[in-house]
Amino acid sequence: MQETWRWFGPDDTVSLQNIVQAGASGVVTSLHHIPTGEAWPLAELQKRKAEIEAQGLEWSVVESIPLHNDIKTRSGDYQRHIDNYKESLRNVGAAGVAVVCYNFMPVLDWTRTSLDYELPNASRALRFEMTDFAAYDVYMLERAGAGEDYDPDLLASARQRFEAMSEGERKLLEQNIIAGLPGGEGAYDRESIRAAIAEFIELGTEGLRAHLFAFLEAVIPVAEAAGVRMCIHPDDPPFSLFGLPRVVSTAADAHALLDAVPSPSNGLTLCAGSYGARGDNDLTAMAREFGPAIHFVHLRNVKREPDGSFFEAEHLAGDNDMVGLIEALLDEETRRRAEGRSDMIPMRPDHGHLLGDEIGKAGVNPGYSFAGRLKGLAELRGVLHTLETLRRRDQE
Ligand code: DNO
Repeated sequence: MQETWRWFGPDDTVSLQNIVQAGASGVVTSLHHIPTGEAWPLAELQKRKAEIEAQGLEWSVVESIPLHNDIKTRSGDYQRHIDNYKESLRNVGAAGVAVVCYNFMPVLDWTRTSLDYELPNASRALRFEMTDFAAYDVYMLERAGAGEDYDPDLLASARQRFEAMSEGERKLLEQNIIAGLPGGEGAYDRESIRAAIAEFIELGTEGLRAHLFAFLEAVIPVAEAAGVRMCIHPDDPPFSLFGLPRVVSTAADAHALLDAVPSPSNGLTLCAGSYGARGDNDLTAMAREFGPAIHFVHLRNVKREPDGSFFEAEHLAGDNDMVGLIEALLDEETRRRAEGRSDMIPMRPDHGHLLGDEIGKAGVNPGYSFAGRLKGLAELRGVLHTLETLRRRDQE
């Protein structure tokens, strides 16, 4: 498994040199300066790739080429956006980057209610808290019909929570939820998010799924010809928010999209933290079932709570069986080698706690601190090293 590291480009507080120090050999990045929906020029790709290679690193994965909302709603300028997406894929292939991660989440990319949830050791984690989310949805956004989406107990706690919050806390909660987290496409205000939500609710789950499949039918042949493996990132969190449809939250969803357009270029990002925020997603079973289609993996852990809330735990703590998952992924790589397949599965430590000097430091991307991910990667590397050593010994 190649150890990779997400980098947000030249403005990232973590430099390419830091990535080398962390011991990763692959970089996961995007052309963040190109507006969503525009085609990525080959020259820009080559320039970024040269910067990465100048540090002795490899550009392993594009995360992400974001999809314009028009593609998800199949309205407005969607045809032009799909044509641009194809152009970007051709250029990514021509630049020699083999894997492209993307997502099909409506309105918002990943969402949390707190970006500095204090853990007992005083480090900070990202957290999604159902009560806070409902408080925002029902009492601040005042989304039509929102009250019916929550059970009465939760609604009562949400009301209490809302009433106890100061103006500053309310503002911060709103900003955390709708202003967009790093790598996400959408930043909204209350008006614009209400309109976007209404449009997708109208579309419904099967409507959104049909749009995903139509997108795949259009772009997967182009990706295949360009030598690019696409891998869809799951919904984060993997359940409906704001009453919105969700189509990449479960193993059944993954099955359906792989079956819709079978191709070595139509694959998955197995994000352990996202799929793993649902107790009914068995990550190890998914790694075994979808093995050949897994083109990229995010290794991250969560601690789940009964009402759907969760916080991001240390990489080897939490509810996900990280060792079992890594074992299944190593088995898949062995299977690929036996089959003559040369593509292995790039992994990255996903998110990390905020600790040490980075607490309170300006400009650190939430979830993407240096020290927190360094710790996560080192722990994961320990698991990899152990499992690989034991396998080698078994063969001797
Ligand atoms: C969050 C990330 C997501 C992911 C996109 C992929 O940390 O995992 O923003 O990059 O959803 O398109």
